Amino acid sequence: MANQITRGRFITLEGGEGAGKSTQAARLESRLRARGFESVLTREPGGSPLAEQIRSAILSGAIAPLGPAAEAVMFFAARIDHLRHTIRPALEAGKWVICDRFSDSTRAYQGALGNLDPRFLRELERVTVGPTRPDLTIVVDVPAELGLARARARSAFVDRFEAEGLAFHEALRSAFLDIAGEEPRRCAVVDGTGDADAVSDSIWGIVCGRLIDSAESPPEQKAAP
Ligand code: T5A
Repeated sequence: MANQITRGRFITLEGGEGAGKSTQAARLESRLRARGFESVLTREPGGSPLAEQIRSAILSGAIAPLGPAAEAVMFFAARIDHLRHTIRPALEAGKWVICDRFSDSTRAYQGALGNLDPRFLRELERVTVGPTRPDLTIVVDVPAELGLARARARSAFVDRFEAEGLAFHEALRSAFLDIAGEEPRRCAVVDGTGDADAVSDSIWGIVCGRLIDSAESPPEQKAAP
């Protein structure tokens, strides 16, 4: 009888600008590998060749004049390609996928802050993401001022969203906390204000508690009964 591959797990990191998502996504992936789990580190917008092209168009600000509905459609177009070429193949091969931002970013940025009808986004999510929803979402939470200061200290380049004012970024923080409050089984909020090691330890504790301890052993090829 053919071997059966256990589906990998899908973990997303969300939060405002400069919260430390990319730093923590990379650390989480290293810890998973050290534990013997095959994993893939990816990001949104982007994560596949066509999605990276769409990323450049969105972050340049070229789509902004068309409004948040058009931006949301563009993010979902990129997501379709990312899911098709990167996320689903990895999960089906039994790998763990660590994704720096996913659909919750569209809900927060374009939905909550762009005042889009949630039914519009839910429908886009249903037809594009379908059943490939995250098993766990870590919301890295920092005050907007701290996140922006970190992002600006790292680079003088300011993208379309970083250019928004402090009130926008404070509302964004609330939007992510609201999402986590609405879906506590999927989401966990982590205080991102500590140093990177401390934040990494908090995230690892959650991943172990919610996913690894219950997985018992790394996903691997198992003989079907
Ligand atoms: N977007 C995205 C939408 O509007 N809708 C969507 O559907 C999606 C998917 C993406 C933009 O697109 C928007 C959101 C974004 O505006 P991006 O460049 O990918 O653009 O932006 P971010 O995801 O916000 O990435 P950032 O790099 O700005 O933030 P991170 O990843 O949260 O932060 P990170 O890890 O790069 O760290 C920033 C700096 O802080 C330091 C790092 O070394 C780095 O210098 N740092 C810390 N310093 C002290 N203590 C810690 N604990 C630290 N952690 C990191």
